[in-house]
Amino acid sequence: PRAVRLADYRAPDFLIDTVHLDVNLAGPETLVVSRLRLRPNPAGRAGVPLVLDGDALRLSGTPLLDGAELDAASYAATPTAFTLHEPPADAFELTLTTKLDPAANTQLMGLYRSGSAYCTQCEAEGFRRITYFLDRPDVLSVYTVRIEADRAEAPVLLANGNPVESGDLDGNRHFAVWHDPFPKPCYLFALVGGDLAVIKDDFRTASGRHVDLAIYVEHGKEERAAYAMDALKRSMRWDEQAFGREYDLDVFNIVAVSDFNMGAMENKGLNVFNDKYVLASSETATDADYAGIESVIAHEYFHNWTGNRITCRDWFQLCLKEGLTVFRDQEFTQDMRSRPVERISDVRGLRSVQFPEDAGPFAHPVRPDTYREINNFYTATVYEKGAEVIRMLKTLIGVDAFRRGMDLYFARHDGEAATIEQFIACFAEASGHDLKQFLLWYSQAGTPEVIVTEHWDASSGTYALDIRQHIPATPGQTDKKPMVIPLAFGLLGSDGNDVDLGSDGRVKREGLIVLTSGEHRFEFRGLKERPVPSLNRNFSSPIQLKIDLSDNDLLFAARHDGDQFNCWQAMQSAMTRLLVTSAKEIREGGKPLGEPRIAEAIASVLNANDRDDAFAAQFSILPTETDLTREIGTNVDPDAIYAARRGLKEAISAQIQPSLLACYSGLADQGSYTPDAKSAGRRSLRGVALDLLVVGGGDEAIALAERQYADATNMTDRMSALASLSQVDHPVRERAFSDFAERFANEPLVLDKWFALQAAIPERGTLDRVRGLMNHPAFSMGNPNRIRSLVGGFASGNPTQFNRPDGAGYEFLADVVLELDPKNPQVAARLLGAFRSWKTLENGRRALAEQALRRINAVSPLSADVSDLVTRALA
Ligand code: HT7
Ligand code: ZN
Repeated sequence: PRAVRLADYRAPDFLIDTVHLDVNLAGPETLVVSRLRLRPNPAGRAGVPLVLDGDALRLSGTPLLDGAELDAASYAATPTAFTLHEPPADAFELTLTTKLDPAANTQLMGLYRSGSAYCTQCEAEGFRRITYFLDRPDVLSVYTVRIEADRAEAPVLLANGNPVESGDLDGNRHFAVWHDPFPKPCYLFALVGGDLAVIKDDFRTASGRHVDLAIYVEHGKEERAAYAMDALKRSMRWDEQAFGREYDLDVFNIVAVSDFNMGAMENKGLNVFNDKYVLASSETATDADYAGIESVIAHEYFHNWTGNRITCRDWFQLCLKEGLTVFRDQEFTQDMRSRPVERISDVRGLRSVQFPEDAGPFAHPVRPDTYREINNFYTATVYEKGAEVIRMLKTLIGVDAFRRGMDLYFARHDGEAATIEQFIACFAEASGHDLKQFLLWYSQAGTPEVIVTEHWDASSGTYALDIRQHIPATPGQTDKKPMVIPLAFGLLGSDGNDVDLGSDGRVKREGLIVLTSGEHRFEFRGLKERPVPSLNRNFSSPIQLKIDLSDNDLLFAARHDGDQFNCWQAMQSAMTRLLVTSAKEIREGGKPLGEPRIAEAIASVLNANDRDDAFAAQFSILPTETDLTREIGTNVDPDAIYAARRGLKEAISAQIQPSLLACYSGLADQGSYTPDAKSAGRRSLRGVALDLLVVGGGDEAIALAERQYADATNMTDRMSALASLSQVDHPVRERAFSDFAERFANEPLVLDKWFALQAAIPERGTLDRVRGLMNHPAFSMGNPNRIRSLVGGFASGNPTQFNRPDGAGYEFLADVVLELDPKNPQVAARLLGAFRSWKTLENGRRALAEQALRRINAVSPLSADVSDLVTRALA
């Protein structure tokens, strides 16, 4: 397909005020009758044909114009478009019927079957696979939907909005009518028909309106939806309290399906979820799964205002709803759990996916200005960096002005399809700030580097920071302008407290420096001693901070910084520096490096009387292999990185074994499981301690893990034991894997964990193991969750084996992508994310990765999704 450009945006030539859909669910003979009330758009072109979008559609019968059959010459219908050559100059009604075979829809876009249920996925461009339409987000319509189906096959019939009517029909069939009074774009359309179990609850909004809540799941799984329901009610309350946003329909329905391309979908009043983000019990779900459910439930619910009531004018504005909604779900999670720990975990996520994306061939701005396949822009940059941009905005203008800006946005644009400029204008008005330069965060790709040099003049007591910003070149963008970068900061005195900041007049607010040009100098006078700088506190900007602090400074900050995020950051920086040097020495034939002071710092956190378990766990986890890859930047050898990391873990384990053992035994399983943050923190620290002990390699530690695995009363403890064992080549590992497979043979979501853990084993035999597992009865190339666990787990979760020096990992991924592409291009394309940093590899691997990418590129036909990504990867 041709590239679509933001600069070419034109208002639609027609508007569709109302849509009446009559959907007859009948297997391969499913019929959709669509009655559209259209009118020319005063803001569009006059006298042009009406062209509706389609994708693989078959028209059935003759279309009607204002109730009368159209003659054949007046229209044209192909699988990809319906054209009415000379539409009326005033409002008119068009009726079109399409015939669908949902079971044959393996792309899982449009109307498809998941198990025995019928369901839909329309974002971004799936509605055009159901019926011909103006499939663009700036066409908003009021929908009424009538669904008819076999009563036994689909006793549950749901669509957006409120229920209007239902009843029985002849031939064991029945129907339901739904009406959604809120105008919406077609990407928010949804319907579900199936034999599903349900849990129900209700909610009273702040203004007293009553809402019926329901979560539909596979029969027998009802109890596992309880946590999702609880998270939903907490989300509804929080949005009222934190943003003043109330729910607006009489019902809110969620349906969990097992075949889903992404995490979930925010369809108005009828969210459809990947069941992974709904179903949880203590025996089948880990703490991380519970946290995932809480945040995805919240995210989709929050879209009701940021995405649905106010939607995007075009798909370039995707971050308008996604970045903002991620920001909102992150704030919710921070309020529900521990602020600093959640911030650390969000930043870890950003660094491990978005930073590499921003530094490689797939880099694009938070608001891209061109795309060939929109599905490929549901990225960490649009979502996670998009959320960071909102957070910076709040830091810059302050909490109160931020809230006023949000209120203005909701008041001014409710019911509209908006742009980033309109959104930012609300904050400029509410705060009085000029935000023109801030908009560069939406248009310039690449992670800004902020390079800091310190100067200390003891004689005058002056401490100065020279700060330079540099935004690296990214595909299609070489010359970048300086950005607005808010740096929260403090200066640590030798007693560990923040010193009084002295007298630089350009410190914007207490503890905030704002960079606006390429270079700045900040001077603080009247200090008694050189302070240790603590910059970018709480990760106030999504940047790479480069400052050459000594190990002493870093380890001091790790213990004393008043900002918990920066305590963690200082520790990460100290470990990163050591690991980068260690990897370099290993490549030159040396041995992995240890550093007693790093182990000591971990021990002191583990042994602290007032220990925060969740924080202690984060503090003790080494930087990931991806972090180190990014830090090294060029000529990367994944084996050396792995060896350096493993070597440091072994050294830590050996040095502080007694502390680890004491910590581990002090955190014994307390029996009854609750998923709250405090208990989860306890289990997470227990897992980290066990992992370090097991890496140490002694039989005793392996026995400890084996016991934890066998005695576990919840999935978190069982999985953390299995994960630790998976890293050691020991017979216990295989015994535990077989036991797990037997125990959970009938639990597909649990087996996903089993697939992913095996795929991540950092050993030469893993590729063959993965190939073998593709023939396991529980694996299916038709199910995205299975593919992501096994193939994604290997390609994105196993750096040494995916990047095998013989290129076999790359060739394997190419084979899977090519096999999957004709069936499910979206999921096939996502797997290619594993190549996001291929250009940074050392020459041998780099050549082999390129060869695999070229092999994919040579195949014809390729889907738009895969072809777009491979072309960009190779550019
Ligand atoms: N807004 C939703 C995006 C989504 C999606 C996009 C493309 C193909 C399938 C999809 N399923 C869901 C999810 C969200 O961000 O809330
Ligand atoms: Zn979203």
